[in-house]
Amino acid sequence: MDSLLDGQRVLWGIGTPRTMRPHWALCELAIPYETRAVRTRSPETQTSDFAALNVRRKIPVLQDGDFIITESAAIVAYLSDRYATEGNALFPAGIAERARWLEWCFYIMTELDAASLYMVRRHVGLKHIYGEAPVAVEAAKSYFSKQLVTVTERLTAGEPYLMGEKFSSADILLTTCLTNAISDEIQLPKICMDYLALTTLRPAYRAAHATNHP
Ligand SMILES: N[C@@H](CCC(=O)N[C@@H](CS)C(=O)NCC(=O)O)C(=O)O
Repeated sequence: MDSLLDGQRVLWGIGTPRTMRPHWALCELAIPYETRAVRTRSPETQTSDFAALNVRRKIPVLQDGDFIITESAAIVAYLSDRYATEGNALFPAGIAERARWLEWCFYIMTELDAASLYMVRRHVGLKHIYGEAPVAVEAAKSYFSKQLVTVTERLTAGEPYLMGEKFSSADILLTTCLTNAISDEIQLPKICMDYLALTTLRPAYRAAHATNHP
């Protein structure tokens, strides 16, 4: 593994929906960075160098100078807070708008990502570790679809993004959950497919995707 480089912006991790999020945010914000193409559960994540970055040995990890941060949703929020210029911020100003954005982020990360998609991941892709659990997998998939009603209701309001006219990091989180759901063969409502057609057309999505899935 490459040694840690002081004073540089380095994103560790490729190949998963969760690593896609910070790559996408960096591209939206036009921030230069280096990628360390470390994959999940690879030998690189088991080194002491990597444990110094994230003791949980998970990707993604952002190293920004001497500041190190994990958790994909926190990384994208940090990047916007630190580097957004007028017009490209990934979350809104204003207390109520900020609270609404946080509400979306927590809902997506808990109900859709952790409680549904990661459950499927554990008992399908990682069944050699967590065991086969077809009932839990089906229940997690139907829980995902049930929870998604919040999104379909919001998108039928006629605005393109979760926060309205303005794209935000909540759209990065949602888009990556929806593409993950498609890979898991979860049927999505048409309005979510239309939303995906819009968000995945963004040049920053395309650029990040090329880095995340080389
Ligand atoms: N909640 C974390 C999840 C990070 C995570 O679970 N990453 C996976 C790859 S998608 C990983 O590195 N897993 C390795 C492991 O569980 O040991 C985030 O959103 O960043």
